[in-house]
Amino acid sequence: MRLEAAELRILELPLKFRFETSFGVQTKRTILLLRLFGEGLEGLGEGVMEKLPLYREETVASARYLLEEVFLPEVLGKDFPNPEALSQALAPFRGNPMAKAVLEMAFWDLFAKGLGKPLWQVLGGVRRRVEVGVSLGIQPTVTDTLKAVEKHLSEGYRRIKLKIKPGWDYQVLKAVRQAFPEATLTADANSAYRLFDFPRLKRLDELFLDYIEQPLGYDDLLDHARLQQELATPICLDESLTSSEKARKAIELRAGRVFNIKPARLGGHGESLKVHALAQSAGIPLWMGGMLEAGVGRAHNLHLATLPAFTKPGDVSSASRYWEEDIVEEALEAEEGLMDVPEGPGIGVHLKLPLVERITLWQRYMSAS
Ligand code: OSB
Ligand code: MG
Repeated sequence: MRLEAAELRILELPLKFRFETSFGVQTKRTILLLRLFGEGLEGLGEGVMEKLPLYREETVASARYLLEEVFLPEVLGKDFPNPEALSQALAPFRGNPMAKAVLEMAFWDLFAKGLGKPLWQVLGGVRRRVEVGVSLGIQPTVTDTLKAVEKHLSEGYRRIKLKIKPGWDYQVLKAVRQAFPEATLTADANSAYRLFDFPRLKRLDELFLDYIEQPLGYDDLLDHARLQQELATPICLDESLTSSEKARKAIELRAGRVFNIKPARLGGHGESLKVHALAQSAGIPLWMGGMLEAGVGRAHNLHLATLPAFTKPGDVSSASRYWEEDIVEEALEAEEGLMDVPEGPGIGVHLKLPLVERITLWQRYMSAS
């Protein structure tokens, strides 16, 4: 596949809800969108980095700089036989997996379209619909939380994840557990605790959570391994898993019994496939994470979630929860806790260009010279 041109945009899309986590509050997304052109086809990629480095270190500005000044000039005008070859071209540049993923995932879309196949088939998926849950931000009160949980359970979501932080953990989770004894419940701390918070975390064992997501440092494995030894509740790693090398070390250290996969955090689909293989042989269940994606990122996540080791419900909930209007034509909606993977070649979704134009803050078109 020869890469002929690229269009990079920054979009701004307001969220329908205020999303509060231990690291801050989000009310809108600032979205890096890449359209990659080659052989008469178009591949799409969506960045998940935010304006500020609050989840991981990358930002919209750092990714835009690398894509514009380094990665796209490196690949435009060249011919890559497969996504692995494109990744090799980016490999000399260290880190920055989210910036690389925008390009790598757009290339997978283009590559699958070149083969005339849906992306899930090219990735090795084994199902056409995936099980989903929701991630609920920190609510103003316990009562609000109970209402939100009840609403999403009644909509059929298969798992409820609550964001927690020190001071907003045991009490709210206990209230939810008492009200919904049978629900599959999890908690996500987004790195808000330290190892010395152990007594606080140990109390959560009595609530039968399916797992606790990323309680400790955003780059840590060792302390998670120490904590896991003392907790009955499985630990799920999110922030700390940024590559297959980190996954290999996490498995060796026993730093978590469950992994959250976000292809954008890992550098793209290729690296996600490597983590999938490692997890599969280690018997570690996977689930698909979310970063409040618009339609392009959400579609990519759905395709990857069809792989066999994704055995737990993911964070890929209905697009209509997040947006008044999504940037793609296809409605990505859950029904009874299941979401269909879009059909057609590649990721199977199409941009609503007039809407994209309206919400574009910045754009640049680049062609192979
Ligand atoms: O930790 O999983 C996370 C959103 C932004 C940053 C980090 C996380 C999240 C979510 C949202 O939990 C999941 C979603 O609904 O997309
Ligand atoms: Mg998380």
